Amino acid sequence: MQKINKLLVANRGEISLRIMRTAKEMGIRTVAVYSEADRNSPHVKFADEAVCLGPPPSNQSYLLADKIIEACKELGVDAIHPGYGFLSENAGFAKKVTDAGIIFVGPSPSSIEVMGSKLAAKNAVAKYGIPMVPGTDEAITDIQTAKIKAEEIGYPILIKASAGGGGKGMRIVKYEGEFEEQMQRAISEAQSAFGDGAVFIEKYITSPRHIEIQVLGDIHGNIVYLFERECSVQRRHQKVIEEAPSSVVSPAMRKAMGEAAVKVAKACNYYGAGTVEFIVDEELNFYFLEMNTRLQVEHPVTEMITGKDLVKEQILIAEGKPLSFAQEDLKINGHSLEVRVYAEDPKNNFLPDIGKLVTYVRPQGSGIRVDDGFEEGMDIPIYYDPMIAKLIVHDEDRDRAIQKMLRAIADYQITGIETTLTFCAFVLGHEAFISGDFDTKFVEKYFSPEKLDVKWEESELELLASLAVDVLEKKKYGLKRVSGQNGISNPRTNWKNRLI
Ligand code: MV4
Repeated sequence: MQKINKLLVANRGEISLRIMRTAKEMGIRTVAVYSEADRNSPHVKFADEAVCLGPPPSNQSYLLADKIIEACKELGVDAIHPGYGFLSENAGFAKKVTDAGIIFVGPSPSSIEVMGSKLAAKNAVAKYGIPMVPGTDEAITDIQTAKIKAEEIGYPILIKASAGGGGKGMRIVKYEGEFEEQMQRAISEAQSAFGDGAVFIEKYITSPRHIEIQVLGDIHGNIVYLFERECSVQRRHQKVIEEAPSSVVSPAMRKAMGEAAVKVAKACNYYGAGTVEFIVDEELNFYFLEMNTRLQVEHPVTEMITGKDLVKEQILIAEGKPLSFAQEDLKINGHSLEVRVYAEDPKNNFLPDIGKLVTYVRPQGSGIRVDDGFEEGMDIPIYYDPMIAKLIVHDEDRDRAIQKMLRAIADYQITGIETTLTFCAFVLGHEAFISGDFDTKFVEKYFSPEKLDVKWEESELELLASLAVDVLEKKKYGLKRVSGQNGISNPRTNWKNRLI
């Protein structure tokens, strides 16, 4: 048990701020790190102290493990929170931090290491009876043996890199004829991306939903689940919208997935906050894929429905305290949605659109949370992830949360750069999203840049928000919802419809 008095956040932007806010509430002093590109960032101003790590590229700044640890020693820091990305899932970093006598706010180096390898993770959980996609449990070394296995599993199959993440090194094989070629590609992609060419095969689930379970574990062996997040709406493995709870998960399924997630965490003696990722097929069978050993970008939706501050829990766990609540104490309250606001142009193939935030006015009101790391007048640096903000809403139920999100998007004023807000409004207004009948192919199936050709002037966004009311009413009265030919409900037509 060791009280944390001073915390260094080894990150930048919105997540650095978000972590420091909680630290401040807990009476913990904060230290920010920054690169030369982030000198004037809000996270630097917010912190009690700040340390410049070096030039903008992350390998000369935010990834400098030794320099960060040195800064901790100089400033008398007791603990490091790594945030997400950068050094957050680097077992070597976690070990160095601990070896230097500094608390790492996160799981043990060995948990990070096991879960960093998909094959090691599968083997670790094998004896716990966790549902897994049929496939091989070790790296493929011989093409002939692999082909026999693929025949047993049945095509289509998916080749995955053991060290992979975010879809890198994944290859679909539709029939035996293309097995060898795809295998060679996957191996060389994995080798160059991760320095590890180990690949394995799985049955390919064609249009899965992506549902993940938040877990928290303490160092005394208590582990609880904080329900699911639905993250199926994604574009090229980049999540677009996340929500909690998922509209397809029943109480029984939630319990089964939650208990499976706890077993996964137990299998690697997990402590801290973690996320167990599942894919769910059309029959609602769920399969364990991997575990993320960090605080995730989309953690706020879980906070909104559970009332728990996940960063506060991470810090208490890191101090050695036992969890202050049990599974039975956790309840789902209402519904939460998050949209990620990227500085990308959805009309131009989502090309990063960096520049100056000429106007930047956040939406406000009850049940609205904006986690961001920029202010009006600032330049968005080109060196890092183009996510500029997360817009999170909470309301009584899903329909109301959608309405609230559309209103919040309409009230969000950003000029100077293109953002993905219009794209998010397109998704939220789409009947497949509203009905809950969607999977990871949503964007592929329904989106093309022309769909944004309706003019997203302010007035129309307001109408779009009122359209959500429309959606509610039509559901209630069993009327069929009318959409424009482009899939976005045309605010004007719908407005008329509403009057009929
Ligand atoms: C799969 C799959 C279908 N079948 N595994 C993509 C990233 C990695 N975390 C796992 N991924 C997938 N694994 C089998 N056996 C489909 C995906 C997948 C996916 C998963 C979650 C969220 C979005 C996705 C988008 C495309 C593919």
